[in-house]
Amino acid sequence: MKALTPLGTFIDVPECAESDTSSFRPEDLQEAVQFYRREGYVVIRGLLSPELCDAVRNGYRAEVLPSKTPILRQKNMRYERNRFDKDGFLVNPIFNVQDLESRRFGRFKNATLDVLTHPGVAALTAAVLGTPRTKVIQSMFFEAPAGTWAHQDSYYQDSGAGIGRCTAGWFALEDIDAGAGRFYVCPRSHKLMPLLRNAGELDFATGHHRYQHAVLEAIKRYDLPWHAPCLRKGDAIFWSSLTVHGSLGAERRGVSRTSLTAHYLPETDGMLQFHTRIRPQKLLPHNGMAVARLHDQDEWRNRAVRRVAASAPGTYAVVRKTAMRALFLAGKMRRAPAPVPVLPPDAVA
Ligand SMILES: O=C(O)CCC(=O)C(=O)O
Ligand SMILES: [Fe+2]
Repeated sequence: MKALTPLGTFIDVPECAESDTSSFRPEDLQEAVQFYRREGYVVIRGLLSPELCDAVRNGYRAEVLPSKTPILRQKNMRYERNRFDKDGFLVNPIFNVQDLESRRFGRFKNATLDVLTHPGVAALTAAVLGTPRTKVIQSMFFEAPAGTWAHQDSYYQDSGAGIGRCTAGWFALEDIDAGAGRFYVCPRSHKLMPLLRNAGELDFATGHHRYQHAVLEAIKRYDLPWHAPCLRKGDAIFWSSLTVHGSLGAERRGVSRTSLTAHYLPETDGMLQFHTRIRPQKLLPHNGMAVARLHDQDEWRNRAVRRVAASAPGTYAVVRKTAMRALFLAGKMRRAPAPVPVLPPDAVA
């Protein structure tokens, strides 16, 4: 089908896997890595079993769907209750599933962690980053189409040991309809365009809208291609923190895009946030892989923050914004801060 891009142009979105050729099986690791380094992304078919995908969805239905507990959300970093569209799909994606309170959301969280730390995922993320072991630094759960703006993940988070030493995965938990707001990448954008830095005019605190515009301008200027691959239940796509990507808007009613995404670093690298600071992260293992917990709701202190944030969302938003501005201001005032180098894509290994 044809789908509208954020530039107002139309692209072909393949309906089914058969019409989409460049994908790999989990056992074709070396070929997959070569493709990833060249194209900035790779699609892996049949990475997760249908049972594992169902375990996440069943956990969601049993624990999250009926819950009134405020949960941290990806779009605005606020603690909010669930919101649903006319079709009953969750419209406020969950941020950092690993931080959910085990007592309330244990099944959903465990199944999600089983996906994010799956041995096939561990092998693929380690291979593309050229490192023995990786860790999860962030995750999200989506159901309704999100229409996420085009971006490079590096702007939000990357590795403190070198920009580009970060990879991400999008895991399809159902067959994703061509009209359900497909995830897209701009192939080879990790090489075709420069990194847009989270600084100056484009900084997150005061220039996020300018950044969103600047990415679209770069897509036009460098004439970047678009690719919104078909992903069936259990398939995954991985991409570099330098690869431009986002998701399309809904083109059909009544279809969802139930999925998880996660971001990975080499296990020993620090997380670089907003190209500005190394953010210390508490790590807890799952299936032998380290998983960062930034707002762990199993800790009473973080539950207290959640209660305050959810009861006074306006005040919380102002405090967050002020803290963010102070962070960037402090960065500007520091004398000659040494920027983390951008690694050429082939030097990531
Ligand atoms: O699927 C989406 O809408 C966006 C996901 C994304 O950008 C990410 O996980 O980095
Ligand atoms: Fe992203």
